[in-house]
Amino acid sequence: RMVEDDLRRAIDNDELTLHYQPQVSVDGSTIVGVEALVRWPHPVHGMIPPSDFIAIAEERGLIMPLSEWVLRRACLEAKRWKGIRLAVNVSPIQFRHKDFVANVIRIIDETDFDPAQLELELTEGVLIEDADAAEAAMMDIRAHGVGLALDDFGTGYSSLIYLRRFAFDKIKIDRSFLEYMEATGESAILVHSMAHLGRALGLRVCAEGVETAEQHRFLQAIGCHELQGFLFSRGVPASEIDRLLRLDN
Ligand code: G
Ligand code: G
Ligand code: MN
Ligand code: NA
Repeated sequence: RMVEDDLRRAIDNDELTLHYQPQVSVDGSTIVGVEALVRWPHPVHGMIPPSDFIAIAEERGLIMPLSEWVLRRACLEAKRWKGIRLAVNVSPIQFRHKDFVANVIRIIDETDFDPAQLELELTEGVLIEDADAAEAAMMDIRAHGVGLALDDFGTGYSSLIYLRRFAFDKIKIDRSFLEYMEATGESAILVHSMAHLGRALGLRVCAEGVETAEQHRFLQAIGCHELQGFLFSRGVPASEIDRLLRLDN
């Protein structure tokens, strides 16, 4: 109850903040996108990670206002990063809301954001419950020019069927596969297979959680298109992205 009131107040008073994690070209030379990651700098409890409050927002009916705050703020901040894609995470409960697509389009219009610059990251969770409704919402989103990425790829249990049925532009290979990749040959085989599968289906392939130069070399050799991970950058405030892009150019 108290957390709920706190969170509601934080959303209403703009007390949440967004960090942005760069997504780089596979040679590591160029920032091609950023993923928006919400943070809650709490006056008493310190920085609260999204894993601690997204679930609360979902349970207490706050996920729509929270998500709308995230998307609006992200569009407003990312507008100045011309030619850089903005990736925004979508929670399954948010995605299933009947007004989801209309809200996204309204916020894009209100912020004068280029829909082609926006990419929504969905997880398999959004597809499970009502596949027909999910398919319709995805077609609608794509008809407006917004891109769709399948986040945490490889961790669900029906990924391959989903790739055939649903209109994604990109898969993001989950970072759990990279974690022990050097230690066990099997993870490397799985990552290689996922990258090959994605490419063969005409999808962009992004690998997440890249932390070492060895991982980078491997992911480049197997034909990933984009990389994201602490090797390149953590999530950083918008002002830091400004700085990185100036250095880039
Ligand atoms: O940044 P961090 O590693 O703490 O993120 C943890 C999780 O929170 C990730 O799974 C990420 O997708 C999720 N997350 C971050 N920002 C948002 C957001 O704005 N909306 C939703 N639904 N999830 C988010
Ligand atoms: O579920 P999702 O893919 O949206 O989660 C994104 C989360 O992954 C972010 O919270 C981000 O902090 C985390 N992340 C990104 N790159 C790395 C990395 O290289 N190592 C680790 N451990 N976490 C990462
Ligand atoms: Mn994500
Ligand atoms: Na992920």
